[in-house]
Amino acid sequence: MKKFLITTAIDYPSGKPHMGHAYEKICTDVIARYKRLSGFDVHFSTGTDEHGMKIQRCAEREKKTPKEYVDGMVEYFKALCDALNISQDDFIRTTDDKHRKTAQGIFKGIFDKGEIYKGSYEGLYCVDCETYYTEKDLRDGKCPVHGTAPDNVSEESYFFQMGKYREKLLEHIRKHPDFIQPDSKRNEIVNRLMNPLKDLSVSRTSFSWGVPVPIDENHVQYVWMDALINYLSTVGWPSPKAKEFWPTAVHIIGKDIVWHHTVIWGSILMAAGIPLPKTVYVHGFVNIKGAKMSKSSGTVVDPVGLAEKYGADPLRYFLVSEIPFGDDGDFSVESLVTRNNDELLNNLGNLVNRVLTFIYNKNGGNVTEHKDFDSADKALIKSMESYPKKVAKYIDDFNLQAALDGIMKLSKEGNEYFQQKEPWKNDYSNCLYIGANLLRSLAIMLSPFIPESAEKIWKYLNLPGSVHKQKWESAAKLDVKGKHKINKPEPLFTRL
Ligand code: ME8
Repeated sequence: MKKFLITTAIDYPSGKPHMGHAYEKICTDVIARYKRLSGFDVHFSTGTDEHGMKIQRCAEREKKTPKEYVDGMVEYFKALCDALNISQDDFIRTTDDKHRKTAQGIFKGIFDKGEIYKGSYEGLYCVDCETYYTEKDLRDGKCPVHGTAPDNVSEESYFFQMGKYREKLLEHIRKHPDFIQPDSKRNEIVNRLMNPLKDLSVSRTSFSWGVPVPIDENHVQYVWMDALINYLSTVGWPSPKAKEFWPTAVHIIGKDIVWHHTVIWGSILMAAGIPLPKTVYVHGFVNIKGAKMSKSSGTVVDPVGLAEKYGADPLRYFLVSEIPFGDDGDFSVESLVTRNNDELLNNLGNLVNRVLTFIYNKNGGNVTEHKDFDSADKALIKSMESYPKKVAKYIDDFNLQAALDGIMKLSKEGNEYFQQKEPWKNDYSNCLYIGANLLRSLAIMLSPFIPESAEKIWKYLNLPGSVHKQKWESAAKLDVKGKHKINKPEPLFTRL
């Protein structure tokens, strides 16, 4: 079976999960679910990035050991996955034993190749980013991401000879246009790589909360030299299984950590003699009223609370349809409610309800047998047959918004067809037969986006098994036969 590895970033459990975390997990989940339906053996990982100075400080503030602190916090991130119906195959924590072994193995492998040397580090460090900056990177002397003054640090450190990979990275990017997407992000990295690349400090001595450096117990691995390796440990690197999955890897990450995932990660892998991931796909930020979410301005929205209040599917639907994948977008409860009412309820919910209720009430719950198709029947069948391929292409190109929009257009076509056929006045055989088949097709294509509602449609249709175990291409088929008995339908969505 063809393999497919897809990963989200691993989140800092230094606070509760926010909308950005939810957004990344939902979009990645859509792709993972779609790939499973398309016949791939999928490994989908998400998790938490639990080491480093930032976490150690959070634990100290709460008078806990770092491990007690992260053990408590990680539950919020697991609860987020549950609340949003994320279908991860692994929730990886950087405090897992299996991860520590892989992270140390990679460090040691690179050290043994002579790519790591001991030196001393002096410079500026933003603890919130866990990232070193030069004066030039700062904005008014402050971290460009957090707007806080970086720490001046000076300590003995191991260095990885990242500098020598500049040209190799540029060559890799040039030869593999799929490596960094979208194009704008690739161009940004290529531009930054026009400047000399410095070696990277990959160990710390000023705190102890980290993976011990395998060749020197006084040091812990730099948190990015630890966290990035989660993508290998999640598949059990260096096992044979991991080697099958690895070359297919797609990393879904936000726009603030592109450098880490392309330049730092790319050069570490090159030094270790491991192929680079196939794609790093960069999404934008979820903002609140055009501005960055922040605790101080009180604009941090709790995604678990939202999913509980409005339902996971309306939230998933809203985020994917509202924000072009790759760009920034805005979250607001008002827009979520509007999309739920206008699109899920009035378009999809209406179609499901009218087709199924008609079958249930007017035809004893049995799907009708079709007669000769007229031109309206033929037009809708043609759409049903062509949409799965079209939508698949959008998802393969990471255009999740266009994919979902396409499926909803097909639903709208279904409503127009029903309206035009007036089954309450005319012979309804073809209308109900095609209607039931259209719902089946929509359920399959919608299952990656709104998994709970898609499964409900499947159950109302009384089809065998689960919608999540179907084949994507079968959405193009008319598999519901005449006389098939459906279950009593219930409204799919509620007006918010
Ligand atoms: O960066 N909108 O963790 P993190 C959309 N531990 N995405 C957002 C966002 C927003 N407002 N804010 C953050 C880290 N993200 C590291 C990653 S991976 C080896 C280590 C995204 O908790 C962010 O871009 O700060 C990242 O992809 C993910 O959420 C985790 O962010």
